[in-house]
Amino acid sequence: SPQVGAVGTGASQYSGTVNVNTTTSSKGFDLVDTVRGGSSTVDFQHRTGGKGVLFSDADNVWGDGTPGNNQTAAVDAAYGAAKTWDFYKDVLHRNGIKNDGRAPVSRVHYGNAYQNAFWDDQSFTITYGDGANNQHPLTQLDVAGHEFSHGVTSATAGLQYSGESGGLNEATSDIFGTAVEWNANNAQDPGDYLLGEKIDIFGNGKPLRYQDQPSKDGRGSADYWSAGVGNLNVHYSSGVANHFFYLLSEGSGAKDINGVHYDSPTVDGSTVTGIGRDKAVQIWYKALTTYFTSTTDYHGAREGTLKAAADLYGAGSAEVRAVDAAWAGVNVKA
Ligand code: ASN
Ligand code: ZN
Repeated sequence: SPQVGAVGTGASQYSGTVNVNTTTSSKGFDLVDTVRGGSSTVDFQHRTGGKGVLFSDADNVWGDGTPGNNQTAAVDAAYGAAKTWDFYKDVLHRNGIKNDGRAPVSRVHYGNAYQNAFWDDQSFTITYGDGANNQHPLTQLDVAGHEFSHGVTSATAGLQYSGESGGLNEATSDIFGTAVEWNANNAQDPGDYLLGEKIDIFGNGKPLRYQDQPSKDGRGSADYWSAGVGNLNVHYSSGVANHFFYLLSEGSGAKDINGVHYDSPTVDGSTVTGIGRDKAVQIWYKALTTYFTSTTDYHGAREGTLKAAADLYGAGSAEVRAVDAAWAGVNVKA
């Protein structure tokens, strides 16, 4: 019989009960989303090589919301791929990673207690470990958006993954990961300026990263640009651009949003007035896809985002002035 699209229901670990698009098969249903480029989700069965096994299910009811059920991580990953696809299509008018309609494969249960997730250009895949004790899979929505966005950066600016361009590459993934979470508007995983806050990856309740004041991670993320910031690990030099993005969206100073407290002091005590995350996202995307190159550094990112803001909102607009003020707030100046 012909394979046709169906809609299953899944109990995720981080996003509550969600719909998952599936395709009928000899086994009942396969976890393949024909509406979004054939996006599929495979079980890596705790291996670190091979291609994995496509998830299938007899009744189209998936997972139970706990990591003890093998399908639960697949539900989160499939939901993350779908919501990220929709964000790029609806908000940024981009048809997949390469803007060609092709979807990546999501791979879950990679390795044993593997505490990371990653994008791979060659195989066009997003891969998720199960975290400590195989209980904290890295499949939260913002992490899905982060990894997918590495593919987008690779297909556009191609920011080199070292030095300041590496920090910009990492921040781009955090910025769009956060934007995916806001755009999904899921009551169980409301929008915030934290990355991976529901995973408890370190076992101390802290998120992976904070955009309002990156140094809150206590791991060495930079809040402000300084000479030598490019010598940091790219996940820490990203702090400068993450902080820029928060300042541009929300402005400087303390503020509570959806019950989360944010700080965000500027380097010199200056005040930044935010322009809202929707405009900040559009400016970053326009800069990434129009002005950033493989070697763009923080100085170049300032210039690229100023041009992008002028293109979108006009030379001398309030948005252009906010971009300038937000970069000054993180010590990136003309
Ligand atoms: N989870 C990490 C990231 O996407 C993996 C890495 O270090 N490349 O940045
Ligand atoms: Zn990354």
